Amino acid sequence: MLTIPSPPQADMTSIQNPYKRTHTSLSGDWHYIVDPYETGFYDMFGGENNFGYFRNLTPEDHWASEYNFSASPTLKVPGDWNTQEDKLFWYEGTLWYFHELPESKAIHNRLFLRFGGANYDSIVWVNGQEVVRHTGGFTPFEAEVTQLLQQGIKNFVVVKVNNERLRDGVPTKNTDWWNYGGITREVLLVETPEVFVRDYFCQLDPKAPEQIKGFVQLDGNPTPTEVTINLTELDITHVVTTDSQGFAGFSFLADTERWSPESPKLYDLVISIAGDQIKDKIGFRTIETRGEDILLNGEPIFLKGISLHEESIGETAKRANSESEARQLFDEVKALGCNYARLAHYPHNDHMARMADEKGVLLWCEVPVYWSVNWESEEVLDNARTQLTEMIVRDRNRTSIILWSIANETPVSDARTKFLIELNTTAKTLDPTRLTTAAMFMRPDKLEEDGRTLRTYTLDDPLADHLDVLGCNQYLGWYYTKVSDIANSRWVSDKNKPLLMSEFGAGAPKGKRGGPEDRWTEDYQVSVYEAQLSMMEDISFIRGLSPWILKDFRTPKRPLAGVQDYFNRKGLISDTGERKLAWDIVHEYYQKRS
Ligand code: GCB
Repeated sequence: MLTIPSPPQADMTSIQNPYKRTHTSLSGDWHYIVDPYETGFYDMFGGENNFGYFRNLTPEDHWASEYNFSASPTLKVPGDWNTQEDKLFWYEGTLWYFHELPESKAIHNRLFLRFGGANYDSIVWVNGQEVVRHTGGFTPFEAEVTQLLQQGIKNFVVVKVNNERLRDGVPTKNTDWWNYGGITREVLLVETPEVFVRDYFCQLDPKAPEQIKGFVQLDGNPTPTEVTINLTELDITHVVTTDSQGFAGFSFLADTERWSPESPKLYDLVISIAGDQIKDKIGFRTIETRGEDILLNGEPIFLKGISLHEESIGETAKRANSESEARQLFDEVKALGCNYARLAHYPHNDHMARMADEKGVLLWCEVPVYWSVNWESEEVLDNARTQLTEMIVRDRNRTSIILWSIANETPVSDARTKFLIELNTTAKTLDPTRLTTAAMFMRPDKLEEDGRTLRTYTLDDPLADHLDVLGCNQYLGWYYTKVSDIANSRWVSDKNKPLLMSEFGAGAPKGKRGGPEDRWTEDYQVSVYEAQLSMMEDISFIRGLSPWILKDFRTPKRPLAGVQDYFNRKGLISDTGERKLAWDIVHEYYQKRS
């Protein structure tokens, strides 16, 4: 098979806050070629195809070339390919994209091609030269293209994206969401000066919250450089000097008004060096646990939440990627009365956490270590660790995020627990200002007491000892027990840690009515919610919930004709945004719950 010598890998610390830099969006129509046999990459014997699509040839350029991008159809970028073209609805495989790039204009500036996300494996060529490879469908990657873009020629980018599900992928083959393929997030051409602020981290010091603590990392100049950190509203101008690696840590006293869901106060932050400046809006808050409590700014908080997939609300359910789609989703979250949301099951797009910062919604963010990945494989661990790193590096300045989740519903084994402890350590090392969690299972037992059968649920996953907050997904009344059994539940934990009910729910297509015990009706969904919420009142260590799920979402796992039609119907609103009866149950509960 074709081997390409030491391919450039994506740098895990892609440019912080690229939207606030001078940039050109490459959103629009990109030509594409569907290539299930990877003809554009390999020749007939598995060697390199000399006329590979990455070279952007046409039959006019060479008689042996059998493709022509500019005569090929187009897809919108950003966008999943599945919902743009009927023929691609179920497609899993390779697809090639082609787009012309603007000429390089500023000779002294540097240019970076930045992909917000492409699912799942991507290789990028600029003017025929490979510039970056990236694995993982939900995190950003970039390549410097300063030297490649030329004046006076038609510069072009070709991207090969393959969304095949892989046993050794993260996620693995089996999930419960649509495997949207393609360049699903925005592509930017970001312009920076020669020396610039590549990364920064600025939050309250969790150990001394009267201080702001963080770091700045420069790119392009190893000599000591002065960096000014400015928070005008707080009257703060702090100057530090970078070391020989372009790095400078900082901490300074600051009397900040704390960010909270009720008052999502954001401050203008400006970081400058001679010749470069980056602006951000940052909030300050503390988050910690004390026994079974979660403390936000030192006060116990109950997380009134909802889970959501990154799918838009509208005529056609599709992968969401824009600011307006993020706003629409968070408008619903707020309307439900939430102060918290679980962004399942992978890192959502750049706009989501920014919107949550603005709207005052606390967030759980997670990586797609879902069900059963290959726990025994070092490569899989590396892949998961990289995706976690890319998510944390991209989002660790977002105040709304309080929880990094490292896994969802993973079956307990020594190999799995070892794997997840590694991820937990990575999260803690990269970001000591937040809590870690995972969605786990409880152990069910039966207990006879006073002549009745009680069902006890115990959280005894060995991973729990390593996490700050315990998440539990349970489908009492849907997959496991009857609705009437829910009232006979008793929850047990000796962990002395807060518990979040990270999932529960029931499926109901909008408009389908029946009795309270008729499955697949809105009435049954209401019964499950009522019984679940009443059960939760008796769990002394519960500190929040994120029912499954805000909106019906696409999934090939749910074929039941006339009911599911390839949608998971556990939404509180339909895929087109119509509220179901259970919406009111949750809304009312959140109004009452303090
Ligand atoms: C789960 C999974 C979630 C599924 C949900 C369901 O436990 O975490 O991804 O979609 O159950 O509907 O079964």
